Amino acid sequence: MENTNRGRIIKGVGGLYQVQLPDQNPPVACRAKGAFRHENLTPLVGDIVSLEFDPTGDAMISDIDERKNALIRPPLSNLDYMFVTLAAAKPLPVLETVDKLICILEHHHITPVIVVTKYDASPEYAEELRALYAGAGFDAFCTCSKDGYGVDALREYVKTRCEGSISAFAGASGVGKSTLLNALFPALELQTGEVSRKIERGKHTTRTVELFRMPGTERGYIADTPGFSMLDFARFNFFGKEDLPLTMREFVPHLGNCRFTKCSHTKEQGCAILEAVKRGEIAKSRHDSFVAIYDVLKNKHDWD
Ligand SMILES: Nc1nc2c(ncn2[C@@H]2O[C@H](COP(=O)(O)OP(=O)(O)OP(=O)(O)O)[C@@H](O)[C@H]2O)c(=O)[nH]1
Ligand SMILES: [Mg+2]
Ligand SMILES: [Zn+2]
Repeated sequence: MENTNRGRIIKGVGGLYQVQLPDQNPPVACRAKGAFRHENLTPLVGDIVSLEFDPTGDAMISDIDERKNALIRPPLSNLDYMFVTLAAAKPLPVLETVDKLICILEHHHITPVIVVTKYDASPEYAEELRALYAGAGFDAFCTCSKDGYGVDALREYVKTRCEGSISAFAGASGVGKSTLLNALFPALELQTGEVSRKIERGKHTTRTVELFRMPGTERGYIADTPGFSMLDFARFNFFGKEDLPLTMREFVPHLGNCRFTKCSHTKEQGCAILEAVKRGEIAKSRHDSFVAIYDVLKNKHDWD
């Protein structure tokens, strides 16, 4: 396979993909070989693929490289960092959804970074949320895309940490992901929308996942993604309930210290996690999310 025919899918809409080959602008528009459907394989944005050109010059995706990881929502593969975006106001965060996304990311070895937007609307609550996640062991930022608060610090972080990697912003619709990406990298010129109009029409402004070359860096991509609602997580990338504690990073140092070896860390006597919650070392909201997610996983069957 000649290397020149290998590139990365940066966009995919309705079975039509845009593949960025190295040293070649613009991306190549192509479809995927029908054979993938038989293998139940759908090309994802983020995939490294091989292209076959027919004599007329039309390209077709003929092969997909093995993925480092893949998410159902947002549909992305080979991710390194996910900026988990929540707003300090309108729409107020549902922490269980935020934590669910974080657990999925940890399970797939994608580094979550927490971003609390709309600092201007509620500085105290924004700081409280940032401290909650910083305390749990995450890199966490507050930003305001209106007056630029925290934007330079986040841009510096993205440029230094995420250089050469694939990063994406994810979070509920209307938290301001696209607005923040525009503030970070004005060249992106992403479309943004009013929260009130979104709620009225149940409409999301960003409709597709697209990877953009990280402006000002040699390598690396950054993605905007469509906002999700609670419902979208009814079907998420499942893993077993026994793996769940490992996806709550501040639980990990306490694991193995419970009275019962088979402790579920939800209500048992002598549970080291519950004791850490009582001592204030683990945030109650994080444990509440753990219990809620545990219940979902417990009631799921392997064949689901
Ligand atoms: N007060 C305030 N409003 C903001 C801020 N950032 C974004 N907004 C507003 O929030 C609304 C939604 O912004 P978007 O960037 O479209 O939100 P999104 O997360 O991309 O939404 P989807 O694409 O639907 O997922 C817009 O009206 C923005 O002006 C902020 O820092 N402060
Ligand atoms: Mg958007
Ligand atoms: Zn326990």
